[in-house]
Amino acid sequence: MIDKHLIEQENAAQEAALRADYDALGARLARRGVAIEDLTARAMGFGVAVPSWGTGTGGTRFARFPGAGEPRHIFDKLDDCGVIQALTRATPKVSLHIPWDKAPAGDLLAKAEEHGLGFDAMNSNTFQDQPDQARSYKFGSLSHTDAAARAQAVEHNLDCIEIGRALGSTALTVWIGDGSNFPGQTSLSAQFERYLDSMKAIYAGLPADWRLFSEHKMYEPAFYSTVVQDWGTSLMTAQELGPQAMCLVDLGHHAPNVNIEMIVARLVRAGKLGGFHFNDSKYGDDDLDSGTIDPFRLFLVWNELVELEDTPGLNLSHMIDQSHNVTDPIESLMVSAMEIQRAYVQASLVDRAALAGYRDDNDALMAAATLRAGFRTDVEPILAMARLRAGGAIDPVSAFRASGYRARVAQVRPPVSGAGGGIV
Ligand SMILES: [Mn+2]
Repeated sequence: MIDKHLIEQENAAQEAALRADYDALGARLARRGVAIEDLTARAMGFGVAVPSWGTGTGGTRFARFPGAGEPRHIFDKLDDCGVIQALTRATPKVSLHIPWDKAPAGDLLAKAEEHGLGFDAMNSNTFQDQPDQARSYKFGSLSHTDAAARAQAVEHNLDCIEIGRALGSTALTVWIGDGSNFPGQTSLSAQFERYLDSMKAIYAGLPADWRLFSEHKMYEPAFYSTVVQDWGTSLMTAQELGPQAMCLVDLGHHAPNVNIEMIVARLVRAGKLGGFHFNDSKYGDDDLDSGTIDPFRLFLVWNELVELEDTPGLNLSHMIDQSHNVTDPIESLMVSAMEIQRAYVQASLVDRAALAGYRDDNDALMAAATLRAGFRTDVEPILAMARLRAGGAIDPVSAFRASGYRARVAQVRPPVSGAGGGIV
């Protein structure tokens, strides 16, 4: 896919400058009592899952403008994910969406192995109708008024678990678009009860080593009310289902200015934080590239996750969940993975002992300054060194462009129609 020699050749031209920058940063950090090698080891241990659907060009409800060489099916998507991992060494797993990615397990495993990839959480899809399905989800899925529609949605989720078991996945993420568009259209309480009953049926089919993630989202596609609209509802769900049920927080699924790092802290306290979906937003659930609009917010989320990382039982599943409408999806996913990794490393160099002291002394100014010292540190040499040591590219985007990969796959992948909307 990407020639190993090309990566080596690209790296050779940049390695001397990187080593000089790395040594200079190492000396600066040493004066602050931080060992750069500890941070590089953390950067190398970092991984965020890539969503299979993110490799295709996204869109809005107005339009979708396809790019050249878009993946035709899950095997093309896995090839693209392999490229992202080969160059960044930060995305070892792929998250599948069923039925979009349905294929024989043996073929999926073989393709994943070819690229050294594993499978992260499975994602069910009951927010659109498939050509062969008996009941429509127009008026809901797991919370539908019709018991047969609910049963069909439950069955689909159980199918996702079966598919995931064969692939070595150990989690199912459930997000539903159920809700209402008019006040009075649905009983807010009865609809939630129906949802809970359906989730209990899915939970009953969960293998012992699996986890069930409930993902909340404030609005869209239902614009008046959404069944799982906030973390309170998600927490109620996870607590009612049992110990294998956890909450998944998507950065974009909140009203503007909501303190998401505090939601993270509360869910960890409840023992119910299971994972995180990374993206960025300006106005709503924009699904923009991670770290492009508000990198400080991304840092503050990571600051909370790093501060609480030794919490007993904490086992988090991290995934990118964004839509690439105007960029090459491979480039956007690579840059996003690196931005998420950057915030993680910046949060990792916050002086926790000093911060605790300032908090005890109620020294708000110095506490905030201690956090900012982490955020302001340019850790790029650490990230680049982590990639170099793991066999990746010092500069993944430039190596990707030099490889000619997109033009090459465009010759075998036919152009895709841009007709219709295309939120993915
Ligand atoms: Mn999400």
